[in-house]
Amino acid sequence: MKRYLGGRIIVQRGDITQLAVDAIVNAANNTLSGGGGVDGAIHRGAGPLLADACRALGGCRTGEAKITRGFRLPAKHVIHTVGPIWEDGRHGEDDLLARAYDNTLKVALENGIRTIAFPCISTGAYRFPAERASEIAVGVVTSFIDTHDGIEQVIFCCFNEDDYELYIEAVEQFV
Ligand code: AR6
Repeated sequence: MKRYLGGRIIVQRGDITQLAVDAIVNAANNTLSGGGGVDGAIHRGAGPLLADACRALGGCRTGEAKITRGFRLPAKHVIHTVGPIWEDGRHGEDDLLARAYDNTLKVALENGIRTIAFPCISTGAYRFPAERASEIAVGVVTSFIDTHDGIEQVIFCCFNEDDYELYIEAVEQFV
C-alpha cells in the first residue's frame, strides 16, 4: 500500500468488496443488472437486495453514476458507474472514462461520502488500455479533490500487481 498527500490518496492491491469505506465504486453496465468482474463480486458481496435497488434506478448512461446502499458489504454505499467499451480510442473513450470518474465523485459529494474506493474502470471486460486509463483516473481524481475538501480519501483499489504498479507511476506524476 502507498499513501500520498497525507493519506488523501491511497494506492493498494486487493478486493474492493472487502473495504469498509463510505462508498465503493462499481464498474457496471448500462442495464445495472449485474455482470462479471468487479460488478459480479460486488453483487455477490452485497446480496440480492442490491439487484432490487439497481432495478429501481432504470439503468445508467455511459459516463454517468448512480448510488445505492451497500447492503451486506462492509462499504455503506455503492456508486455504480459505466465506463466506455474501448474501440480504438477515437470514439470518445477518454472523455467518457473521465466523465465516469468525475460524475462518480460528484454523486459521492452530494451524498456526504468522505471515503471512496475505485476499481480500474473499463480495463477488464471493456478492454480500455490500462496505462491510459490509470492516467485519466488519477488526473480526474487529483483535480477533483484539489477543489473539493468534502472528499477526504480516495483509494485506488487494484486487483492485480500490474495495475498497482501503473497507479503508483501515475500518482507519482500528478502529486
Ligand atoms: N476488486 C477490485 N477490482 C476488481 C475485482 C475486485 N473484486 N474484480 C475485478 N476487478 P471489469 P469493465 C478489476 O471487467 O472493464 C462487467 O460484466 C479487474 O481486474 O470488472 O469496466 C459489467 O457488468 C479490472 O482491473 O469491468 C460490465 O458488463 C477492473 O476490475 C463490464 O464487466 C475492471 O474490470 C464492465 O467492464
